[in-house]
Amino acid sequence: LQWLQDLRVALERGQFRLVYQPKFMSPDGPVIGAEALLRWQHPVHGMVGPDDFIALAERSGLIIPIGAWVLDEACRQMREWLTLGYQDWKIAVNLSALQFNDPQLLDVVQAVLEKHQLPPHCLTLEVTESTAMYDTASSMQTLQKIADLGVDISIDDFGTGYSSLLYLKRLPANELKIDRGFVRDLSAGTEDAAIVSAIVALGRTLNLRIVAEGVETEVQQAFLTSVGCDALQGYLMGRPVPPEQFLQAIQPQQ
Ligand code: G
Ligand code: G
Ligand code: MN
Ligand code: NA
Repeated sequence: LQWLQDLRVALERGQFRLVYQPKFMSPDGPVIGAEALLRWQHPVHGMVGPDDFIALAERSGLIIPIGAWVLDEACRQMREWLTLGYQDWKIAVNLSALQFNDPQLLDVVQAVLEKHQLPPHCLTLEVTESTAMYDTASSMQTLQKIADLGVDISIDDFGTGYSSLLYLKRLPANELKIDRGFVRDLSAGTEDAAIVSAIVALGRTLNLRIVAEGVETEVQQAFLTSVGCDALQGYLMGRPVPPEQFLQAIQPQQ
């Protein structure tokens, strides 16, 4: 209960932060953007990760205003990078199921793009497979309208949900992120290798950009590149960092 109380004041007191993890075009390619990841600078418990409070934020409905803050802050940061000349980057924001089912989401997205004068193609919304498959006609329509604006839709944690392929086909998605559970023990000849290859082939057929997440080793990187992943994200290439460290962190190591 204390946590819920704390969560309520966290927004007013400005205790949320975003860290940014780069996505790279593979192999060794340029940065194509970043994923914004939420952190809570708790006055007593220090830095708290989303796994420890997103569920509570969802149950209490606080994820709606928190999610709106995340969108606003991520777009503000993207505007800054755009002004510095990073025209081709996209900023990716994670969306929770509750936000996805919020009829206001379209307005919120439109307003934030306008506020920061951000071209829609600079924003990617990541929805998990289970979130995206949670079918209500209206949330599907909302997603379609957001996609029609020119905002990218990414299917996060792909392979962990229970999606029907028919449903996947109908989703207005541009990107598919292979869940890091398939990447963790990845090397040629393994069961995970077969699964990853199949996901890449599926993504190709559906015209989706394919991103692998959780890339931690050169072996994983080499395999993912060899089967044709379009982009890579993971500790090997870049950890999530605060915005003031981001441009420095993506410099190639000498
Ligand atoms: O950031 P971390 O590295 O710990 O993320 C843990 C989980 O929290 C991931 O599943 C990620 O998608 C989710 N997450 C991170 N930031 C946000 C956010 O701003 N909103 C929502 N809904 N989920 C987030
Ligand atoms: O579910 P989502 O993809 O949004 O989750 C992103 C989460 O993955 C964040 O918690 C982020 O910190 C974490 N992450 C990013 N790169 C790596 C990695 O290379 N290895 C591991 N184990 N986690 C990672
Ligand atoms: Mn994500
Ligand atoms: Na993921």
